[in-house]
Formats: sequence, structure tokens, C-alpha cells
Amino acid sequence: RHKFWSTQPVSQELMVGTKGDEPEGERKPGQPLRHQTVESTRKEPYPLPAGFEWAVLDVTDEAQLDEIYTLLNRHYVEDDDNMFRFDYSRPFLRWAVCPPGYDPGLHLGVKASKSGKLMGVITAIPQGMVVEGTPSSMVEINFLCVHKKLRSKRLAPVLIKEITRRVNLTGVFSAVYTAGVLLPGAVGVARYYHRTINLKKLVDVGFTRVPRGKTMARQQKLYRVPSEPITKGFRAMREEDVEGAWKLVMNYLKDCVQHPTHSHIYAAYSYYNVATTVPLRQLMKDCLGEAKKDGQDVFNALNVMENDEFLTDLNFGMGDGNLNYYLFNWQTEGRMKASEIGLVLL
Ligand code: YNC
Ligand code: MG
Repeated sequence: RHKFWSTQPVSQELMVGTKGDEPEGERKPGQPLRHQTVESTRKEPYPLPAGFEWAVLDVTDEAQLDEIYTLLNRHYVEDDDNMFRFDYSRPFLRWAVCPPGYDPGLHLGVKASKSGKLMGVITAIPQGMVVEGTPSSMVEINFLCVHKKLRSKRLAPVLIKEITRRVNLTGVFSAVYTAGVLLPGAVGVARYYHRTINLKKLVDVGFTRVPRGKTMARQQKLYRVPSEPITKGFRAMREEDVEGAWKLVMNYLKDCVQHPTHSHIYAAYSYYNVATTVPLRQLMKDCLGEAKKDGQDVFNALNVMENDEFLTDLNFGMGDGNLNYYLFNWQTEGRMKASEIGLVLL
């Protein structure tokens, strides 16, 4: 059924509703599915269809960053009804693909040879992971995108194989990624929740609606947020806070890890909510106030980690899609619950 994914080192058997190929008893969790070395890695790039060529994209160069921005802005992820599409800003994209220790060679594009136009992209960044208690150096794969004119031509598998080859040449053999679609290799699933801030606008654009039997005024009251922080000392992070914040998040994720039966995935991005001196709910309520002040219309969160604690109370509504979490070339004991996932990708 999956012409490409059935050939890849991902757990075929963890997919819900399908019977796996791996014979019972042969699984060895906590290590790669396929053992490989830099030496055994193919040295030549995978061939592209005639008229296309590989391009490493330099995101520190405004013009090249702009090419990526434009491709994603027109062709990246949309909602099920094709009404909305992500519009990640240029500075956000640069920040997302340039964490400490990033390899510029892993910002990979496909260009039309004649016009030089960017037609596809895929990125990898380094990530230290702990899966079911076992630490491993992996990469996060993100921003896979193919121009709408080139869809369904099996270009995505070529992009995935080529980024895999380039990552393998750096001595890394496993990866983590998320996707809305359900494919072999999924180890967990999370849901997006949306918290309305600017109801009027969200209703106007068709993102949400006022439920039957409720009025706009009543709903607006429901979605009110504090105009001043409830938490003393609540303010935006500054550079001098980074070390303290890093320690707080790492300490939080370590507790996850020590849980006797549960398993976690880790990262060190900013989307981590840790409350040690006030209830998490209160902290998040202040975040909503801050988001409103900042001109945001909606506040999105996944039901990962302990986020369930505040989603309901703070009037978050469940989104309509799943976000599947995947591991490439890593054997796990089994699937993880959303609350057992400690990783948020951008
Ligand atoms: C997807 N999102 O199943 P089979 S998420 C992975 N992730 O293969 P074609 C995907 N695989 O089933 P199209 C996928 N979407 O036959 C499709 N596939 O085995 C598989 N959309 O290829 C699909 N961005 O080229 C099928 O499909 C094969 O032209 C079909 O291109 C797909 O970034 C895509 O949603 C997604 O731009 C590029 O639809 C295109 O449709 C598109 O004929 C809008 O492909 C944007 C969008 C995806 C966002 C993301 C994470 C990607 C992870 C990729 C896997 C990485 C593996 C690890 C590699 C490193 C390993 C090391 C070490
Ligand atoms: Mg294609």
C-alpha cells in the first residue's frame, strides 16, 4: 500500500489497524532498526527527474531565505478545507532551521535547472532525543514541501532519501518528525487545540463560529482574558533568562524521563510550559493575556506533556486534525500517549 514507506526503516507494525511485517520477538527497542555507518552510506546524490537539480539553500542570505519563504507561503501545509495555509515569516523560518550546531548543508532544495526556480524543500536540524529512556543524537525533519505543479510525481520520496543520505554522511542515522497524515513509523499522536482570542475576526474569516443557541456577546465574554498579569513578575523572556529557562525545562523533561513505565521525546524549543511556583493554568491564562496584548487572534497548543491541565478550563477547543509523531530508524517498545510526548516541533 505504501510503495515508498514500506521500504524504509520505520516500524511498520505500530501503525494502528495494520499488521506489521516484523516477526514477533525480533524487535530490539532502544536502537536503530537498520545499522549503518558513514562508510556504508551512498556517496552520490540521488538522481532527480530531468530538468531539476539539488540546491543547498543559504538562509543567512536574504534572497535565498526569500525563495524558501515564497515556496512555503504558497505551497506548504493547508487545513482540510484548503481555506488556510501557514505563513511562517522569514525571521521565524531562519530561527527554526538555525539552532545551535545546525548544518547549513541540510537545508536542501530542488530547483528547476532552466529558470532556477525553487520547486521543493526539506530541512534537517540536530536534536538530542531521549526515547523510552535511551538518549540518541537524531535530526528533526521539517518543512517538506513540493510545488503544487509537481505534486503526485513521487518527488517527495526523492527529497526524503536525499536528506537521509546527507544526514547519514554526518554520522546521524535516526530522525524524528511530525505530520498530519498517518503513515508507517508513527509512534504517537497529539491533537491541536485552539483558544479563541479575537472571536469577531475568527468568525469573520470562517476559522470558527458562534455555536447554535449562543450569542456573539456571550461568547465574547467567555473568551475574555486578563488585561494585566495575575502572576507577579510575569513578563516576556530576555536573553539573560535563557540559562534559567533552559535549566527549568531540562529539569521538567528529566522528571518525565524518570517515570517508570512511560516514555518521552525531548527538545529545547520555546514552546514549553513549566510552572513550579504557580498553577500551570494561571501561567497559561497570563500567556493568553499577553498574546492578546500582542495582537494575536488565537492561541494554539498541543495536548502533549501536561497541557491537558489547562486546555479545558481555559476554553480551548479541539482542532480537527491529528498530529502524528514519527521516529525514523528507531525501534520502540510501543506507542506513546500525547501526555508522554515532551517534544514540540516548529
Ligand atoms: C509527509 N508529510 O505517503 P507512499 S510534514 C512523509 N511525510 O509514499 P509524492 C509523506 N511522507 O505512501 P506529493 C508525506 N506526505 O507511497 C506524503 N508522503 O509510501 C509520502 N504538501 O510522494 C506518501 N508538507 O511526491 C507517498 O507526493 C509519497 O507530491 C508520495 O508530495 C508530498 O515536513 C508533499 O504537507 C508533502 O508539499 C511534499 O504534498 C506535498 O504529494 C506537499 O508523489 C504540502 O510521499 C506541505 C506538507 C509536509 C509537512 C514535514 C515532515 C516530513 C517528514 C518526511 C520524512 C522524513 C524521514 C526521515 C528522513 C531523515 C532520516 C535520517 C537519518
Ligand atoms: Mg511529487
